[in-house]
Amino acid sequence: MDLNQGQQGEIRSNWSLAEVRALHALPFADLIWHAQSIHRRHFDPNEVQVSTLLSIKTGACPEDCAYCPQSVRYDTGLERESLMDPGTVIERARAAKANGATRFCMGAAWRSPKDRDLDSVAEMVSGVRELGLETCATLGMLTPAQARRLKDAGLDYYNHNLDTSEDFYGEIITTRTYQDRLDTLAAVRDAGIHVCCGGILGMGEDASDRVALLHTLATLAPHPESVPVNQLVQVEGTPLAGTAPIDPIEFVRIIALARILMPRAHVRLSAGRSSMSDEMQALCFLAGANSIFYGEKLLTTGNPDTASDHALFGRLGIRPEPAAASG
Ligand code: SAM
Ligand code: DTB
Ligand code: SF4
Repeated sequence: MDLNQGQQGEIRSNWSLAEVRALHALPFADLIWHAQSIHRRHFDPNEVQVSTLLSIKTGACPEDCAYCPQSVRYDTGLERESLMDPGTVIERARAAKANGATRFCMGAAWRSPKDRDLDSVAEMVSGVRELGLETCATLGMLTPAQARRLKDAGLDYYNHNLDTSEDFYGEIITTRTYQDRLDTLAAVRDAGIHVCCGGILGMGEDASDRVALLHTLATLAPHPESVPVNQLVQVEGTPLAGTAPIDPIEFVRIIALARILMPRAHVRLSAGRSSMSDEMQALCFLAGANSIFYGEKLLTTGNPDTASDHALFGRLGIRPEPAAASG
């Protein structure tokens, strides 16, 4: 493979599966060098975007996603909570901003929101935006009209993951299709909201599934603005508890692949950081990850505490990315 190809800064959505496979198979040093050179063309390599998550409606979800502690079908001991009141959410966003977050992501355990729920979510979105934070939501499937409504309320990003390859998908979720997910992504894109879309590694998929997921993401035109790469957080009671963990070097390879294929996207080192060493996270940043979830909780599971993230940033000389430049 000619590593100088694609070094001209061009953004492509016509990647072939064979090209993605060949990149994935590169010797590790070549892959990281390639990813790091592309990263430096588009981003300050010492800046990382910082988002904070809040679960605004927790548990009792009708879907059967095999990884998820919030599905009503699995007994994970999670306490369900109804939709939070907008004032409380806005206060939590204010605290996240004071702690240094520039984006606030509100997640709800829904298959899709009811129109009446969107009244409250719209109030949250506009209130959070007034604080000067970027807004993100992940609420399940959306119709085009719901997406437009969220855009009008001031929503900057919508997170909706493909999770895995189309082939492996049926092993993980049966209550909605891959095409349903692509349709929601199209509705979000058409409404003019930035797309945040990625997946989960370590669910028992094989390398060809990971390559296929990256190929699907990188052939979306335009690419998602944010690409979260989650490592499965294994939760007792979910069908995926006890799955063999992914090889950390393979995880870093997928981060590098995301960076090379989607040069302008923010690649987020998402769930799973609590079980990663500082050295592993440093490798991910070197491979082109430039966003994290920051704050002691993801949605329902733990995340590194803010003091250890400050220490990590300090050790690596990383600065949080200012809000205006985020994408
Ligand atoms: N219910 C909505 C949906 O699924 O579209 C939004 C919230 S859902 C929790 C958001 C994403 O979190 C999922 O698509 C999945 O990628 C990720 N996620 C959920 N549980 C996870 C786990 N145990 N480990 C890693 N990622 C997880
Ligand atoms: C994403 O890709 N990862 C975040 C966010 N989008 C919503 C969620 C991770 C959830 C991990 C399990 C939990 O805390 O419930
Ligand atoms: Fe529900 Fe979302 Fe969890 Fe799936 S990932 S069970 S849709 S909360």
